[in-house]
Amino acid sequence: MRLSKPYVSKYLINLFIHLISAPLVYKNKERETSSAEARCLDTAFYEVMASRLCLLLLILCGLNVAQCGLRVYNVYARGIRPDPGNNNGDGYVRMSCGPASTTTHVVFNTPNPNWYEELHYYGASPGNYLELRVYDKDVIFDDLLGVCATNIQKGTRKHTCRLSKGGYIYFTYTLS
Ligand SMILES: [Ca+2]
Ligand SMILES: [Ca+2]
Repeated sequence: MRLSKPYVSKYLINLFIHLISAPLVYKNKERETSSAEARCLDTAFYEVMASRLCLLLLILCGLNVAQCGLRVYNVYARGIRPDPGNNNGDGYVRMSCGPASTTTHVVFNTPNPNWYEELHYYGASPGNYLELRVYDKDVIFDDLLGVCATNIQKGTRKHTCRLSKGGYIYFTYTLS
């Protein structure tokens, strides 16, 4: 089930208006009726509310399915060169896509770090810009070793980039 976001937003707004206005309609009718009729109206009111809440949940489920899920994983680098004459870097990666971002832990003293952290972004769309920035951790200023970026597409794809300071970064992403 796929629904366009403007359609879903408009439908949800209308649904909320109905949910809010329903009690007022029934309460106004209650004033004009006897207590027995009022009890019937109360029962009808709760039935209507329950059915509308079920419908609201179904719409929210549909909205969730309509969004794409991005997962970036299996991130590692080989042969990073953090400093002249020093091939053992202390690498970490900042991954970002739209408002989602995460920073991996630092893998100390190796030119071939592996990172287990993943980036997840449930509002992703094909064509979104995904960027991975590789750094070498230092005492004062960390070195930027290179940037790897791509416009994501549907499916699972492996990606490799040559880093500007030397070495390569590898990662896999899945956009569902
Ligand atoms: Ca450095
Ligand atoms: Ca370092």
